[in-house]
Amino acid sequence: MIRLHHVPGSRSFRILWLLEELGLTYEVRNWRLDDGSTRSPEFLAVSPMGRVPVLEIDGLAICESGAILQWLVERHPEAGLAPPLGTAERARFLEWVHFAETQAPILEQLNIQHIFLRPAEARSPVLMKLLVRRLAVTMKVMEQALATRETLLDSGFSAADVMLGFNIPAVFRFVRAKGFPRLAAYGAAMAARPAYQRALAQAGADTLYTRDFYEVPDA
Ligand SMILES: N[C@@H](CCC(=O)N[C@@H](CS)C(=O)NCC(=O)O)C(=O)O
Repeated sequence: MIRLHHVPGSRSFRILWLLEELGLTYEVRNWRLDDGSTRSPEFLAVSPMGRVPVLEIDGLAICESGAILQWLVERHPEAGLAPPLGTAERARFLEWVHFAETQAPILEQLNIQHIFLRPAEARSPVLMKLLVRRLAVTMKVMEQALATRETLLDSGFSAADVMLGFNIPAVFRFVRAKGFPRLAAYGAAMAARPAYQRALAQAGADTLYTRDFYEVPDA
């Protein structure tokens, strides 16, 4: 039995997408972040931090999208979604997997600033500008990496692309695509993958973003 605890539009999409890439059978338990249910004893029993994703598998409950992803690809080496252990390419793979969680918290902070913080006066345009600059740095690193290839690794599509491919639509909500043509093309190519599309079809609508682009307001 594999059960994914999922919130539409959240990092748990990475795992939904990966499960589809791996062709595994699973069930999805949907949660919401705005109704207090992820603070319920039932949810905290599988996710002590109250966060998604959580994957229940073979009597285990695993948290942290990167850890779940690494665990799944190690369990399914036949899928070829990660380079062999101990190789230089494996080091690059691990770098990208963890880099995704350098980039995602910047997006999270921007979401808080632009969408969640109330009243509006609590928002800080200075902090927003700093976060946009830090996000752009992470995007530049990816743009450079994609200069000579279409995936993050020389060896082709891997689960690292799942970690970061999830982030890409959101980065362009805060940083204009101009200047990042390869990253934009990469995001589109990842979203066009059949497994991504299958995951999207059952993920539930992402209701977080109501604008295409979030401009930093004047101070
Ligand atoms: N590093 C964790 C972050 C998990 C995380 O923060 N998930 C968000 C959704 S994208 C969440 O559950 N937030 C709920 C909360 O902060 O209460 C991962 O990659 O799984």
